[in-house]
Amino acid sequence: KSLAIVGCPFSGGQPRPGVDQGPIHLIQAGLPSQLEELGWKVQFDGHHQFEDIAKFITSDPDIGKLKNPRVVSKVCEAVAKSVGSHAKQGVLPVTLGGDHSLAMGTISGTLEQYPDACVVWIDAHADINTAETTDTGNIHGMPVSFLLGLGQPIPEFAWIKPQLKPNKIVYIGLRDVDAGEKKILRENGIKAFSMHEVDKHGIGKVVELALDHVNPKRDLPIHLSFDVDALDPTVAPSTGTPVRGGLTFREGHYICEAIYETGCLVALDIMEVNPSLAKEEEVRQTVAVGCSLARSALGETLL
Ligand code: DIR
Ligand code: MN
Ligand code: MN
Ligand code: MN
Repeated sequence: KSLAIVGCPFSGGQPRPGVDQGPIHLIQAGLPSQLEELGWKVQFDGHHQFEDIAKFITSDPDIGKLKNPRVVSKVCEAVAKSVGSHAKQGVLPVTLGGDHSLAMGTISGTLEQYPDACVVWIDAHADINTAETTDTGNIHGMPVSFLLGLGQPIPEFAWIKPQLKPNKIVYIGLRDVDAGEKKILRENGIKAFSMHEVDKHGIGKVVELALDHVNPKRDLPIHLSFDVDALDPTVAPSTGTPVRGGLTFREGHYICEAIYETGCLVALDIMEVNPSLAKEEEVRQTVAVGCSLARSALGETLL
């Protein structure tokens, strides 16, 4: 079994500097050797050099409300190629963000190789605003809508094939969803387990119900996209948009362990670790939890 770490030092999908340093910290914390210890052959050939892309885009004015649209689009297109080519070679891509706009790239790459894949999206946010509904214009709040092909088409993002179907994505951990996003979720019948459902049923049941929805026979490839802000800010404090009332340490890891146990995982994203937003010890804690989520999703067990 072989995996490739796709380091994505990118912050253009949101305004807070520092999230581009997330992947560097995760690597420096020893993630590659930790995954090797789990029995994986680990490829890591350095972080992506997105500066080369940004250099060619000398000016990137807003498109409607969207901020940095051309840079975000080009970076995600490059990530899609990288993830897609690893997947094609039977190597499991582990993408380290960077902000969550990158998931336009990672999931596009996964679907290129596995058209029947389902997506499990762990987040405090639904990241499903369209160019019409977004309040902030931050594209990290929008990747799911691009993947689904919602909203008015934007020529700069035309490379994205809207191949994801609304019944192929499920959310866990939501608690900060914009009014326009709630409407989109409802109108498209998209299944979401908010923190309310986690409280009500417990995480074991929620993961089972979530997988029953997107992967009833547990035979489809799974792309797990994990935004660390799904975790409670006491667990992952150093992230751009923390929201109280989140997943506990164990709930977050349980999700990863349960998905590993299906044997269906084909791609993993660890997103939104921002090492510049908290005190040293909280940064260390957040980076460590990013590493341990990845280990749990890739086979680490407690016994
Ligand atoms: C908000 C926040 N819904 C937005 N989204 C965040 O900007 O669209 N996503 N923080 O991760
Ligand atoms: Mn590579
Ligand atoms: Mn997110
Ligand atoms: Mn989030």
